[in-house]
Amino acid sequence: MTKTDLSNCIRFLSADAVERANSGHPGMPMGMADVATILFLEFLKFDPKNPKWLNRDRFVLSAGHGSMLLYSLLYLTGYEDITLDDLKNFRQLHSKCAGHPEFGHLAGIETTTGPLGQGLANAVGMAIAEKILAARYGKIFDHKTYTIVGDGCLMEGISQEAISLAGHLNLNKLVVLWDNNSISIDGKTSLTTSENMKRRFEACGFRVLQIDGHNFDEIRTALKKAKNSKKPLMIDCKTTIGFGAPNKAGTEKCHGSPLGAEEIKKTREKLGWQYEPFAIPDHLLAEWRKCGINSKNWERKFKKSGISLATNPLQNIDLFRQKILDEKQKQATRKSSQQILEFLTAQLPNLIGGSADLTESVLTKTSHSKTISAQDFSGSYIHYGVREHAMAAAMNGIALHSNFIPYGGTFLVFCDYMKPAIRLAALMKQQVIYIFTHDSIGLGEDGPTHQPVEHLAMLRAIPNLNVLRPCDMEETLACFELALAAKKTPSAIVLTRQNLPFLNKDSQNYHRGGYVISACENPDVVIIATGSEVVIAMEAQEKLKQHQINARVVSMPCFEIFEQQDEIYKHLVLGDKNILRVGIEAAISQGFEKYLGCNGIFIGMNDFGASAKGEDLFKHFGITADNVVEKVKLKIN
Ligand SMILES: Cc1ncc(C[n+]2csc(CCOP(=O)(O)OP(=O)(O)O)c2C)c(N)n1
Ligand SMILES: [Mg+2]
Repeated sequence: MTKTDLSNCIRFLSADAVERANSGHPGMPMGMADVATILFLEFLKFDPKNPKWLNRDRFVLSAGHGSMLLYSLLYLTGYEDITLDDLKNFRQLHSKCAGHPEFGHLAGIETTTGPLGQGLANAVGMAIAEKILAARYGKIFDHKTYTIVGDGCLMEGISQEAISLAGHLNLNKLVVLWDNNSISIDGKTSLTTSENMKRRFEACGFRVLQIDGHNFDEIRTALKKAKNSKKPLMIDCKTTIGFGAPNKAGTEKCHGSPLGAEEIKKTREKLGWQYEPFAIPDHLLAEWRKCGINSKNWERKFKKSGISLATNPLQNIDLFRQKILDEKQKQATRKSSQQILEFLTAQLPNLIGGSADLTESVLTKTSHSKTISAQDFSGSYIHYGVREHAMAAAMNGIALHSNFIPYGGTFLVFCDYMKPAIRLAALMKQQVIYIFTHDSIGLGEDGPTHQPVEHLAMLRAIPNLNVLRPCDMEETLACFELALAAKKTPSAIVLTRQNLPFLNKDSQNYHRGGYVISACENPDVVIIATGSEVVIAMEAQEKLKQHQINARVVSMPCFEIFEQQDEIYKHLVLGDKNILRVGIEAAISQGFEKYLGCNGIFIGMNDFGASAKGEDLFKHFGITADNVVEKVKLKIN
């Protein structure tokens, strides 16, 4: 038995599963099979019997289209929740072996990958999390994070943000394995890129080794060097895509479609593989099943150490709320958020904060959150730099790693730069908290480049993301409580730059996502608003009274949570359908219309903002109580 026999197990499971599904990507698993075999058999620290072992090495397949590589490995190494039948059902409805690896489908899938480059940045987050645990609790936490990236991952912009951050933080336990096959979908990578990858990684602070990805000795020697590496390591593995396929290897033809019966037959001949599809001979399976290590010793040691990552419930939150109610502060909700974070970070060491170079504007740092640096990971605050996309993806990695809850801030308008990673947080059901300040034209003079208009709609369109937009400090606290309670849902907390008054409330049902903030018997109009526009709704209510029009005001800090309420409650809040409804939000109407019906009125934005004082802009765009009154009068009279 040779090492090639073992790596051929991966090659044929992958090629045959793609063939059977008549869809998928055989080339990448066939090309990286040799590297993966040495990594899993000789280096990766994992225990298939205890897949959630905290101190396991993390393995992230950033080139997620090569999913069959991962599924083959999980089966071969003996993870209990994957069977041959699962491999046979690759890409079928309800299969654990989805087209791309999906977190939660199988133990051993550390993160959902497929959108290229994300996995690499997730791995950076995991490596950061490992460093933080080691700094807090000592050597009991000591593991590596390996990630396989393709040419595509390294072309994506996020990869530059990620490796730059990894180098800066000197994540020396991160090992990036580059599947350097010089092929992507359109053909040879010489069509599209000419960069010197070695120098690129070195410039970011990596050590780079260059090997033949089909030479077992070279693979082994390189992985050994990772052991005590003082820098993050990139291993440039020169490989042949579709290795073994006589006509298609080395070409884009085997990237993303089945090899075909004829070519598979010839590949069997060429590699001397005489076994039927999905038949792994006992002696090879037995060798594979030897790999991994028993985690029991570590678990025993961990238990004895008395270390617990669990956090205590928040203390004194009611006192804190009472203080807010007593003080009735007029202030920007970003400022309220800062005070709340000050309160929370004092008690919750698992909160890992950060910002993409806007700390002083988004107010995410507190007196309890010490900055993390390459020299010192004992803190809990990451200056991510101007790298929003890698920030969001690294936050996913931090959340996936153990029990950390990452929160990170930037201006709402720049959530565009984070969206692919936000989407994956939602898809993976991760508890990640985004602090998005400067949430409307209210931010003023920075102008339309900085004024979000369509962003609330974009975020609300993402399934399983809670978008929370509080109207004052009391609601801001409620939004944080909701975010902390949402264990399987990321939360975007959307906050103002400008001051907002404290509002007296007729009910305190903000935890239900929407509630009657200012009641009225038999309303003629129900005005629904969020965030900074709730006060405008209240002013309009007063003014309408002078015209004998009764208005109820609903504050709707979170559509998604309101939607989860029962019909009776929703009806109590929104009233009968035939009552005129008015929506006020300094953003486009998309998504808001569902509360307004065909006949409703929307007061908001339908174009980009402008550079001027915030108050002037609200007047200019007609987001005022007077405009509400005028529009309502036109409808009602
Ligand atoms: C962000 C993103 N853009 C595009 C794709 C579609 N896509 C999947 S694989 C791939 C080519 C990747 O090339 P490489 O990483 O070299 O993979 P290989 O062909 O070597 O397997 C592309 C464009 C994707 N999955 N993610
Ligand atoms: Mg490639």
